Amino acid sequence: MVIRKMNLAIGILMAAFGLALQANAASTNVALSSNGGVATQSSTLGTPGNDGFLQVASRAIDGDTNGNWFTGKITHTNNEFQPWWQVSLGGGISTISEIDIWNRTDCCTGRLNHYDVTVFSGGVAVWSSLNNPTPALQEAIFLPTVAGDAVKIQLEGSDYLSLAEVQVWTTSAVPEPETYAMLLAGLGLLGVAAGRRKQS
Ligand SMILES: [Ca+2]
Repeated sequence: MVIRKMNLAIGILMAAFGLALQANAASTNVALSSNGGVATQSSTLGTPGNDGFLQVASRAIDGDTNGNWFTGKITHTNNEFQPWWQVSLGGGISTISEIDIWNRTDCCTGRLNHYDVTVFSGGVAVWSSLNNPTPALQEAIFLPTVAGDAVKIQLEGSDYLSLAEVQVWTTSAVPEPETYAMLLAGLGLLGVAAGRRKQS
């Protein structure tokens, strides 16, 4: 009886753990430069040729979320009407589940305000989150199942646009083999426990 209860408990735990793993299976930041992402922006503040000052678009996909301007890890456009930043995702069309936007932190956080986030597929806008508020540090935007190959962030008004980092997370629809194994083993133990209960 004690063994049956243990089997049942372990089965439930393993099945639940398997499902939890499946929900997070193979999440990849496809915006990341090292994963093939390529960033552009409407303009770049700084002096060309002086990389220490030139605040290029690729700084938002360099893998560093530090928002301090002095670390040289954030982007910066000129002060202009509806400045934008965009990334073409590595690997082409991806199923996007979450976009994380990291703001500048040493000053001027309010510049990132009233901004639109748009997902494109083949140059056509397929999903948007409009007029977002200022993130204190990071804003996590969760999407329904959206297939796209580019993400654009644009202010609705006039200002500088600075971004510390933009992460575009995709979740594979195919669970990893070990996730399946955990789920099946858990369900198997549940079956054994149920069978024994019927016999007794
Ligand atoms: Ca960065």
